[in-house]
Amino acid sequence: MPKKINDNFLWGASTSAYQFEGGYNADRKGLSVQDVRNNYPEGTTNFEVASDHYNKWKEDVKMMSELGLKSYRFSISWTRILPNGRGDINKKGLEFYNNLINELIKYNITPIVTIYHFDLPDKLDKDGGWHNKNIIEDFLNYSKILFENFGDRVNHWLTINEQNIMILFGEIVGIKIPETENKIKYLYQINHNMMVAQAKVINLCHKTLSNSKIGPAPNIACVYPGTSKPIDNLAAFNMKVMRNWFYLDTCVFGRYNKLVLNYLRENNSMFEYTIEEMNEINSAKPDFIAFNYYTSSTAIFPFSDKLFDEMPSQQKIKSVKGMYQQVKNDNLNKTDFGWEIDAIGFRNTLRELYDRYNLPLLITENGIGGYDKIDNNYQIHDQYRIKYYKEHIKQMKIAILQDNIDIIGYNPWSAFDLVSTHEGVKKRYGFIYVDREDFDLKECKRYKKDSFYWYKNLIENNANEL
Ligand code: BGP
Repeated sequence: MPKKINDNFLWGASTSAYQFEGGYNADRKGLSVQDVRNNYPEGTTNFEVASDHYNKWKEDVKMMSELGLKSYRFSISWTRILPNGRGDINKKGLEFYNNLINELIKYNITPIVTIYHFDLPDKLDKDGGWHNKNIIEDFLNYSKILFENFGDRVNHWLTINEQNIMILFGEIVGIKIPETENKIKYLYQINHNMMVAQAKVINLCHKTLSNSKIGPAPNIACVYPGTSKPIDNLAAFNMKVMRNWFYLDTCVFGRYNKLVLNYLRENNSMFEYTIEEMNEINSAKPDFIAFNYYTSSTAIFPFSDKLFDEMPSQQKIKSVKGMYQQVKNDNLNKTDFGWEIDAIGFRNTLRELYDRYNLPLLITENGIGGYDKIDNNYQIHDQYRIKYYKEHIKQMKIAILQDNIDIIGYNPWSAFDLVSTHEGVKKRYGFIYVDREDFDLKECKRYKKDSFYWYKNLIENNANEL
């Protein structure tokens, strides 16, 4: 049993390209589905400038090193590398990420690279997006370019960020479904195509990069039954499978979970697949499971849509007719944006994941979005964020030291303030404040929050004081 957290533990932080970089059309970058989106909730900005990291990357890496980060998890923008999604490679795009990776390595910060984080090239989207099987080869080619250009320095790769959220709650992250289509079948076809694409990329990584490790990065959360009624326990189980295990069983065990296949068949929504594709899925084995955790879920057997309608935005992972309905958990406090806070749920999730898959775990997101205010002395007192991290890291530490779970690293969301998927800049997550508002860009200057100093200290003493 370990007595302390391993010295190689990757204490890090996370961002994603479209939410952080800006420069949405700089140096020949092509447009992604996030750049052409026009359905921003009122009062919320777009992603054109974001946190201006495209221009400030050097000072940003310096600040990361001041924070003491051992790792930095970021995504690569597909259209910065391939403006049309396929074909012509943009040298400037390669240069940007080469510079960023070199700078990280200069400061001994391990790069953890997400290949795809919600920003599909618009050109490919217009061609059917993830629903069109051609995208499997496009994703493979794009990944090949990343492996060839960065694989000598990047040893940690993540395939697709939150594939399950794209299937379960895709509208807010850019998934569009034509009205004429059978919605369930359409979404599960997208899922299958992503699974095949992911398998090919995992296999390519193992074949071409001997020092690299690669894994998926879904959003995973434990699910409680809303009451002790047996039928609600059944609903919680349904949700667990549909939300979590369906995605990871396919990736780790190489087969689709039967409960979901039954559900699809009963609803005349089975997706199209071939034996070759299933063999490909079966042959690809991830080295670790990366996952994002913000909050747990609670489910009851469905009886009305009313409760579902009352849920706050992203917690509203759709209730599924005949399977489960998500409800509020009155035992938990909520963030300013209505997300339930559940640190023990984090440990529960780690235990369930490790028990089921027996693979090393890498936390790629965890954090709290809130309204931060900068005072006249340029200070930001985000004590609520420190409290959130303290509670969650404490539970992770128990999971490592007591439950003996193999965890490689912890990369909270986010290193810097950035643009939320659908709630703008006002919903801040960073250790570092970015001075801009939704509709006033100012100069995007960076300021260290109280949580910055707290996290720095925690990294320095390897969480010994918690
Ligand atoms: C995850 C995404 C991130 C991030 C985070 C916070 O789902 O991977 O991109 O944004 O959640 O969510 P939000 O921005 O909606 O508050």
